[in-house]
Amino acid sequence: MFTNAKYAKRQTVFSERGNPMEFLSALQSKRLFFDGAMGTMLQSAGLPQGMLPDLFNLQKPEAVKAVHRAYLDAGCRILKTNTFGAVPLKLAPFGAATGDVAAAAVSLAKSALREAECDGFVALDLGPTGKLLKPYGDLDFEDAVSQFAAVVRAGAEAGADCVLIETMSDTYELKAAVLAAKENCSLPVLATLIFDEKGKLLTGGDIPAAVALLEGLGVSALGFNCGMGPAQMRPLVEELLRYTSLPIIVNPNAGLPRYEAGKTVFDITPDKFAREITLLAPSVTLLGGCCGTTPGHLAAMIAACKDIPLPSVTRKDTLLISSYGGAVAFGADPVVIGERINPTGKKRLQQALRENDMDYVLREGLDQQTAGAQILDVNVGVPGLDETILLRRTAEALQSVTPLPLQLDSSNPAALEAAMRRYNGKPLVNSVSGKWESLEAILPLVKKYGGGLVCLTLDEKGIPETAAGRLSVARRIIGEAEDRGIDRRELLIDVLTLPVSAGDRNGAVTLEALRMVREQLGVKTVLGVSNVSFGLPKREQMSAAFFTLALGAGLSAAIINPKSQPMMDALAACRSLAGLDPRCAGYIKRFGDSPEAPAPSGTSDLTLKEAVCRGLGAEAARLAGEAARSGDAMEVIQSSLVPALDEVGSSFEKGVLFLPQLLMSAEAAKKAFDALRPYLSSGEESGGPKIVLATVKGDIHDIGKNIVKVLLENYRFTVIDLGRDVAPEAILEASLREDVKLVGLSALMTTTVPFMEETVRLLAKEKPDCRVMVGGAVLTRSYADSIGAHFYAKDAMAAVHCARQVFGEA
Ligand code: B1M
Repeated sequence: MFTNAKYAKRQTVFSERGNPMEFLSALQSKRLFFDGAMGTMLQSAGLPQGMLPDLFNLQKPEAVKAVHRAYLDAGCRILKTNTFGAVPLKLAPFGAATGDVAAAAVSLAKSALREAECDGFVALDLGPTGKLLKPYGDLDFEDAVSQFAAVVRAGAEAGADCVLIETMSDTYELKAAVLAAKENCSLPVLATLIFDEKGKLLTGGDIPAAVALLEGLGVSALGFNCGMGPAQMRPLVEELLRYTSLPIIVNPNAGLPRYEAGKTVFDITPDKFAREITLLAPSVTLLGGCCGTTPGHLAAMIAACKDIPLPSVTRKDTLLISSYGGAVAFGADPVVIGERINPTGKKRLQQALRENDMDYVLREGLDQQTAGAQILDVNVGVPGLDETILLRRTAEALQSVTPLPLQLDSSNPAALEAAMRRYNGKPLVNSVSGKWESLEAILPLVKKYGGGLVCLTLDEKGIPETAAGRLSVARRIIGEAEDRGIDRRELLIDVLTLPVSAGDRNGAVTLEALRMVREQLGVKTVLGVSNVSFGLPKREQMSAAFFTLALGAGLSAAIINPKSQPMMDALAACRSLAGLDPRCAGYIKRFGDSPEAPAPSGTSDLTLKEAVCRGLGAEAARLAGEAARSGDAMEVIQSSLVPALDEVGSSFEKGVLFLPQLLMSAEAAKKAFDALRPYLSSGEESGGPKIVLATVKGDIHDIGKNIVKVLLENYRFTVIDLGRDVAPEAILEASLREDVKLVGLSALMTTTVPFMEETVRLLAKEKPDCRVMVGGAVLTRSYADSIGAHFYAKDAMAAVHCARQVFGEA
């Protein structure tokens, strides 16, 4: 319902059915052209700056339809609805309802098609919510799903033919959007992402990770939009072609955006756009435009590309498993899956899980990562604990400190579903068996959420004794999976390792079954290797020998302890011997200087700096407390916390480390700081002169400001802390209200110091008796002078000196 009379000019909504089947068949048989930009076109039609374009569906429907008509006249045949920002979160402040806006948008696109008498399609457009999802931001995953679901329900009901999720820079939000589409309509789903020129997403993901996620979730086509022009997208398309088995979409901008006099400018002319796009067209099925493109660009592109033959879309055989930070490909090179996060026989881990000591689990994960694991198995099955909650929570915690993909390991389908749903990426799922009950429970989960699947060759009758028997169970699982639309490349057959101590032929049968599965079924394989040595002395020796034989039989992946030196030594040697290690580089790196493998540095003796860099909050707090007890807390900040954050900041800048890790380090630094706080405080009442303190507008960095606050309070100043992201007007208001003589401003980014300048200017005008001191890593004394600040403080202690000077205490 409309809650604001301004938008009450309701449209007549034509509720027709969409044509998903026709759309899918067109996707297979012809080149399809999307339209171009909507927002910039509406601006030319009078959309005021700062107004959400989606509101025009209700306010100025003719303007929206005119844009659609212009693109149809240019030859485009897929119209993106004007719903990029139609999620309730964005519309609510304007008093408009998603249902009305989305239904009107679809109706406008459909009526444009009807009026132009065109055979075209309407793509329900979903853009990002504009919020970061938890744990990195404050939007819960399920809330994100609900946001998108509201648009999908209304758009599908109004007759859209497909859903286009676009301009996504976070795989987690993308997953929420795809799930919302799959759960609320039966339309084909297409997705395009916004990568930087290095092929990275804002949250660190790369192209293989995006392919893994999207193909796992069952989208119909995928590709790129926005951010750059066609020429810059070429290398991205080449990379995408290596991994995807789906038709590719490319909707570039009219070149790289430039900022000029506060406006975004696009330089590429229609002819140049068309020329650049012809170089991509042979590999791309769906072409169109994004920001800065006009009907002129699209007309030129269509004229240039319409006769270029359609690419043939080829199925890739590689199994890809991913997390937010990247993907692991199962091919010729064996993959190491770390087995240590499994409480079976591990009392300390059981205790940690019972006591919710997540840091212990995270350290186990990080140690395995350091030792060479490429995927981490996560099994939290402890009697008496709710696995449905614990598996999800542990997976989420691990994903916040390591970019390694996870293998979700449980025999409880409800626990698997809860974790698979919230997992950021495409997990490996451990496991399904040949038992009917297991097939019925697990295969639908993999079909819905995506996932590589470990398939145990056992059934209602138990584990077949012979290799032929295990082959037959494997064949049955593959058949059932394929019948449910799961490609066999997604399956890893586990022919099961039984202890050789329990049966002389146990090792031999497993190796024989391994060979048969590979040769006769052509699928990939996995083994939990160490079980072979159970009950024997010198277990690692036996396990490593078996591992070598299994690798020789073509094993694709092994669930092992990566901290076991004999196992990892065997792997290094086998890779070289199998021709997987060019010039034996890996082998030499491992053994180069000494006959002994170097012990990988784990998390057992971390320094405070390392704990912060690795995002281990509890450990950082413990170490900070320890350091403060035996030294100077301020010194701990300067010598450990600041350098740690500098290090992660610089790795972030170099693209070695990404936002999720930056956030975890910031959280760890905060916990360490909280532990130091009691040692920084003098314990005396404040009651001294008042100082207003704030991080400026647009800036959410507040660690430094908080340190300044504690130190000022320590010197008995009364600090009125306005928090972070504070507008100049709010700072002025507080300064007038409290009649302070000193305001402290912090800013950490080049993009936010202009707001510092604005605040200084406002205070100088409206409260000229107030002094302003500024600080923050991005500032210099000369910059502080240039914006008219009275004082520059390079660190927290300098801030105290300034304050004492202002109040005549120095
Ligand atoms: Co961000 N971040 N960050 N970040 N982050 C920087 C600042 C950055 C330099 C990293 C990099 O690329 N190398 C970069 C800015 C680049 C630029 O200038 N353009 C950056 C970026 C780009 C971003 C995002 C845009 C990333 C993204 O989303 N793509 C985003 C911005 C969001 C926003 O603000 N709108 C973002 C987000 C974050 C986190 C949320 C993950 C987290 C902040 C958590 C928090 O503060 N609650 C974070 C962190 C931790 C950093 C780094 C790594 C560390 C900052 C820090 O806390 N330092 C930082 C890189 C770096 O600075 N090395 C970086 C430790 C702190 C004690 O030092 O604040 O300088 P500092 O304070 C010192 C002194 O400067 C002084 O005293 C303090 C103690 O000695 N001081 C004052 C500070 N304020 C003072 C005020 C005074 C006096 C002295 O008087 C009033």
